[in-house]
Formats: sequence, structure tokens, C-alpha cells
Amino acid sequence: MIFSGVEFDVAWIFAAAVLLVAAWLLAWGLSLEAQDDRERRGIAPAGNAAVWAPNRGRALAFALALTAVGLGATWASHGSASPSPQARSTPARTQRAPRATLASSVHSVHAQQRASAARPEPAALPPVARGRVVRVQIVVEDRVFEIAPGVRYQAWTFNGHVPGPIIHVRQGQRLDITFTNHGSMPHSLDFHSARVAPDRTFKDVQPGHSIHVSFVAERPGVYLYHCVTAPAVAHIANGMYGAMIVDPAKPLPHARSFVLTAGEWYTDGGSPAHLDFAKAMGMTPDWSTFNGRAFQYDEAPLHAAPGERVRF
Ligand SMILES: [Cu+2]
Repeated sequence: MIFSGVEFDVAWIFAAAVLLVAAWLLAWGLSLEAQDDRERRGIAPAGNAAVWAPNRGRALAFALALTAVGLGATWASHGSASPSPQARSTPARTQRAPRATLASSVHSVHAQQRASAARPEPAALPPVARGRVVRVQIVVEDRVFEIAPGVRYQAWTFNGHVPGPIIHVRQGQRLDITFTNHGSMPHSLDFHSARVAPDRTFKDVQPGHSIHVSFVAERPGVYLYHCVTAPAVAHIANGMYGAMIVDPAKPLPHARSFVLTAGEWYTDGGSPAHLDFAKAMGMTPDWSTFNGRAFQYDEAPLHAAPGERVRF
């Protein structure tokens, strides 16, 4: 909406209405108090409408003034209500994403992070799955999510997250994995913890199809699993990786345990950003992250008690 050469949108009209009502109520409350005071001091008779009329007038004037001040202050701090037509027509892909270098302003990154609505990816190691056979569902989904404060990326995900789900089993347990591809191209799974024939188990799964994989976790350790569809670099760089923890048959001493999966993002600067394959091949990431998103544990740190054993 254009008004006197200035653009307003619905949010501004709503804000003005709310301010007006709030200011009116405040002014009315003040005038009621003043009236009470007059009555207590015997200046005004109770319930005299003649006294109320000027009070209402003053309240309305006060409300209008307060609304004008509120809108003016908001305008001054945020600028125009809507982007200019020129700004709207500027292609988003021409905006460059910030690089994760020391040259970046720490203050500006932190300020952006505080404005971020994304929740931190859980870092706590989930308990070991129960039973002789552990059933795991992994679903491929294309999803846009925030890889750093203010930076959105068109990712290929396992179960909607980067990294994929933490798989925690004990040595000797059998995994029974159902892998479903809801993505837009063929994908696959490669478990470094599995000693199986890769051409049979890790084959490409077409969109809309599923595959069933089963193997025994024979060796304890911390393993990568990832999509291995060619070019695997692109699939991993787009988010298709996760961690699998195989505890030794004899349990380790109890510890507060965290999983921090390192990852790198190579962005083309678009919004949402896509993979810059040349950057990936050159190993020049824009963002290096733990559990998919830069700075997420800065404001949601991992906690441990003094003297507590911690395992990463
Ligand atoms: Cu893939």
C-alpha cells in the first residue's frame, strides 16, 4: 500500500492499530485515576458526565501522540516497511554468503545467531538400542535448512537432518535397516561398520523406492555412514552422512557422551545455497561445522558436571 509516497504493509497497519488501542487504554486508565483522585479530594462529584467528556478528549489526544511516537521510533530503527521494488527484483542468487574466515565479524555473526530460529542439533549420544536386532529407518528427503546464521542451504538429508540419525548399537547386535528414497534422484547407503558386498548392499535406490539392508556390527568403533552414489563427493557434501557408534561387547565405563560429526559446506552463494562442486573438489569450504550448523553450540553449549567423565 502506498501512502504519501511511503509504503505500508498490513503488518504496519496492524501495529498502528494495536498501539492506538494500547495507548487509548493507558490514557483512559490514567484519566480514571485522576477522576478518582478528584472525587477523593471533593473537587468533582462522582459520576459527573460533564467532567468525563474533557478527560476522554485528552485521552484520545494522548493516545494519538503515543501512537505517532511509537510508529516513528519503529520506522527510524527498521527503515522502510517493505523492500523497495528495486530490491525485490534483485535476484537472491546474486547475494554472496559470508565466508567462515577470521575476517568475518564475530559480533555480526553472533548477532545473526541470536536472531536465528533454528534449534541446535542434539549432540548427546542416545542410549544403546535394545534387543538382538536393531531396526533403523532412514529416509532421504530434500530439505532447505540453516547451515549457519542466516545461511540457508538446499540439502539432501537422511531423516530431514544433517548429519543423519546417530546409530548407537553394541558389538554383536544385528542391524535391520530400511532405506527409503524420497529424494529427487538416486541415492544409496554405505556403512563403514558393515562387512558386506558393496555392489549388493550399497546399490543405488531410485526415487520412491526402498531397500532392506542387514548386517551384524562385528567391530566396536566410531564409523561413518554416507550416500555413495556417484559423484559421492557431491552427495556427502550435500549432507548425506552420519555417525554410527558400536560399543564394545564389554561396556565402557559410564560417561556423559557426545557425538560431534564434523562436516563442511561448499556454497554457491544463492539463497537457498546449492553445492559449489569446484569448491568441494578444491577442499575450500565456506563453513566448517559440527553436527551440520555453524556456531550452534555457542549459545547452546554442551554441559558436564565438575569431575564428570566425558566422552566424545
Ligand atoms: Cu545421495
